Amino acid sequence: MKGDLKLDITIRKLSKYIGAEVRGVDFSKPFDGEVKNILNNALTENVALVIKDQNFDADMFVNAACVFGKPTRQNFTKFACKEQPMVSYVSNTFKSAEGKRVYHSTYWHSDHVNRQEPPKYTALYALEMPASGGGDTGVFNTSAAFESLSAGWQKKLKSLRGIHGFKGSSKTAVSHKLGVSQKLIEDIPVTHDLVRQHPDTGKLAIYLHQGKLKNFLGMQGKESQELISKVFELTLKPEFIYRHQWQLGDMLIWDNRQSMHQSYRDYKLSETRTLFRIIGGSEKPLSRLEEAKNAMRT
Ligand SMILES: O=C(O)CCC(=O)C(=O)O
Ligand SMILES: [Fe+2]
Repeated sequence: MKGDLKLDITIRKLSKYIGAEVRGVDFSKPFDGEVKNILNNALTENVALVIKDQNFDADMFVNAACVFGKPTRQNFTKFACKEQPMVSYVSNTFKSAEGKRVYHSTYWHSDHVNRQEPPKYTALYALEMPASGGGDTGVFNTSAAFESLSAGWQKKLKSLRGIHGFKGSSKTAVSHKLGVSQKLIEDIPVTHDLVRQHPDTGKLAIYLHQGKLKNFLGMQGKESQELISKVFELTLKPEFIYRHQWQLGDMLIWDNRQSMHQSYRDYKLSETRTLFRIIGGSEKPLSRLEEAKNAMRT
């Protein structure tokens, strides 16, 4: 019934800078625009949401993710769910070129930054977690991180444009590990400002994919990676990070426009860790010009 769902929803902040737990959402019920607004506002405000007690198959997960924006196809077509191509698997059972299990995505990044219109959000749903524990996912508030920097650093970062491609200059990238024999949807280098403005809050955030960053415009790859390592050193503070310890039934969603995320090497590789993943809400980051216009309006 209309209205009921809204009353049932509870949102509890998990820390000052990042993370909120959401209970009482039943995505199988039809719900109105107000509920969509509540959930999207909660995502914008808290950067990452844990939506508890779900029981999804791939179609139901798509239905839930649609509340936050239209799902889009992901880079690795090979990992897409056969019955629902908008959903991909993230799993440590996917082997490297040498035929070994590997830890995936264990460095900070925002997803699909090598697209002109990268996804607003990424959503995960755990199917199987390592039997003896671990398998956490971290989300890092890069807007709070940017704000914590000195004026000098902020100015420097605002002057940089990152060139991202499928294969970056960092050796940690998943593309190196997997040997990339799989077909890709897109592999054309794309340039984005390193500091992007959030369209809803107007706040600035550090925006990049460490593994896909080739270099900053006018800099070599090595120099670019060194600079980014320094920025991480200055900004990766525990208070800006939400570390999610999975329980089955959790849907975790984060706002890629103001965060980076990673998975932790905190579990036994011999134990299976598999999740569903959806990315969606493609949008072109605001240009510096649009940002200046916004500033004049306020
Ligand atoms: O496995 C995880 O916890 C996160 C993986 C990841 O980077 C992603 O799904 O985009
Ligand atoms: Fe990712």
